[in-house]
Amino acid sequence: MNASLVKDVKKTFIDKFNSQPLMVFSPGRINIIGEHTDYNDGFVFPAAVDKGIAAAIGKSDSGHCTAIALDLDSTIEFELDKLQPSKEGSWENYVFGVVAEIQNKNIIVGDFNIVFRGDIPGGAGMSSSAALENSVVFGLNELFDLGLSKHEMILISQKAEHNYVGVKCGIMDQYASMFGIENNALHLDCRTIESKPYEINFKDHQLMLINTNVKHSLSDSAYNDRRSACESISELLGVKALRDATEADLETVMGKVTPSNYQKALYVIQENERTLKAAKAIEDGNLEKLGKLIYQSHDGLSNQFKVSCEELDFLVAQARKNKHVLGARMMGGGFGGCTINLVAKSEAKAFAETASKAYKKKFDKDCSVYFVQLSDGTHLVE
Ligand code: GAF
Repeated sequence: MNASLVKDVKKTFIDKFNSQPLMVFSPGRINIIGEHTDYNDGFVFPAAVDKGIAAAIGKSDSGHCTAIALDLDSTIEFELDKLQPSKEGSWENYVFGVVAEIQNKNIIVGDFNIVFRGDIPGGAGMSSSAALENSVVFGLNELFDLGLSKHEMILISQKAEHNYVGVKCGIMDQYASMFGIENNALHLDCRTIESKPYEINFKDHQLMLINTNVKHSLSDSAYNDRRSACESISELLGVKALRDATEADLETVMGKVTPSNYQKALYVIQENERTLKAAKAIEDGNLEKLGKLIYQSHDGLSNQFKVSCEELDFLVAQARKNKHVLGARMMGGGFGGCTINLVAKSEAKAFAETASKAYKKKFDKDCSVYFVQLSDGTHLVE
């Protein structure tokens, strides 16, 4: 966690509202494997990281609420009994959505002020949105003693995203951001919403993220389209979710779905299996096997599920050319953001330099490299 970020947010709050706030840090996440499986009731393998959102929150006696997004230099004032979604793409929808979903549970929230800033690059696929939602719900829960459990809080954050932001996301991001454990990744069953922590020994390897610094438009609508395609195939198969289907089941409906949707469902079934195999590989300390599964995950996301893009494919191809990278794939919803790479520690810097140079040459723009620490979930800070 970036201590100066927290200090900066706290100071702004005190200067502006002349009172001491509660301070919350809510992390972003990475995901080792298990992409687009969460809304199919499947398995994922995320971890909270040391980058996220710092939020200062306190009660307001001004008769309204104020929210300040420092990164965007944007301030809004609003009243709790008049909440409506703002225009698509507005940051305030994350705040409004969380408050509205708390109210929908017949829980009364008082007027509040909130100031926040993050150090997760926007569009990186590291879930700054879940971090923000969780910081708001966690802060309000503490401030007004709402008695919400962490599970209730993440479901509120998820609903905010569905109903106010308009992305029909699964539960992975909110879960990882809320329940993260230092040095651990979480093998999460998205049906039961229970996870097993894995303290992964990467030995002489490490995880490295490379941000394409692109986020292609239509990513939200493409995401929702993928989700409905999966749901319609589950319905056709007569199962609750694709998690309940096998490849043999899928073959029975081959003529009844488009070839492209067939491939998407096949991807989900196979990715779910890969995620289970990845847990086994980690238990066995078999990083080579884990790396292979990570590469296969990318191939499925790119060729079958069709959520990659030229920039992500290029960076994964760079990784494949380097024998010190055991595995690489696009991470998160897709259409831009980061690749996650499992690379030998001694070669990470050299690989980052080669890949960055090649990326610049090919696309005439820079990519960015991050090393992250696996960290604790949303919590109060000083
Ligand atoms: C986004 C969503 F928010 C997650 O729920 C998940 O579906 C992910 O894309 C893809 O695995 O981050």
